[in-house]
Amino acid sequence: LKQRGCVLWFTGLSGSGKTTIARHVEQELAGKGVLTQVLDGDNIRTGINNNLGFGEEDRVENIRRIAEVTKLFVHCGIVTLNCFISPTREMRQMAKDIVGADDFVEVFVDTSLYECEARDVKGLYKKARAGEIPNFTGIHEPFESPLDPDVHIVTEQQCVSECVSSVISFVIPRIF
Ligand code: GGZ
Ligand code: DAT
Repeated sequence: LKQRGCVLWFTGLSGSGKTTIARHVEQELAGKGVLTQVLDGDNIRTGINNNLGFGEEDRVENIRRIAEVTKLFVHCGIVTLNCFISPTREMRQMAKDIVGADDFVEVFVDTSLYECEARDVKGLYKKARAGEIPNFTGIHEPFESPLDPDVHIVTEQQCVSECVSSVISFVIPRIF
């Protein structure tokens, strides 16, 4: 492998655009011959973390295990794209400490609650408002915006391809 591994850690509300952007970034990297792995709820919360819920303690444990797994991928030289709300600064700092600051790229997918709720991609905000989902981030639980992210994406002002380009131009010099 000629590339160096790292993690692109996408943080933002449900429906902010983490998965959409990460999948496009992955396609671009794959086109340059870069080995990648996307980690998200679909392959983590159904498997290794299938005993965890959405209370504060379980979210911390979710992020801790994800960061440990990420470290293994990164040390193999793989560019790992992580799509998790990771709602608090403390959780993201823990992840950065576990992976190692040099290999950790924080990508803030900045989309207002108002916009995420209007998109309501999976109908979860509606359910949360109706009281059918407890502890929902943005409704009952806080999301703390990163203070100094490596990449700051404002999806209400930039189209998907612009968002993808800003991640790509940050990461390319770091991996080759
Ligand atoms: C937030 C929830 C909840 C609650 C289920 N709060 O749009 P999604 O579906 O795919 O993204 C959300 C995902 C969040 O899981 P994470 O592992 O990223 O969260 S954290 O980093 O905070 O541990 C949503 C779904 O799971 N979901 N219940 N109560 N999101
Ligand atoms: P998340 O993975 O953060 O839960 P998602 O990627 O599943 O979010 O959903 C984001 C939705 O927002 C999806 O329907 C595409 C739309 N969208 C609109 N503009 C966007 C942009 N600039 N970047 C990413 N997604 C955008």
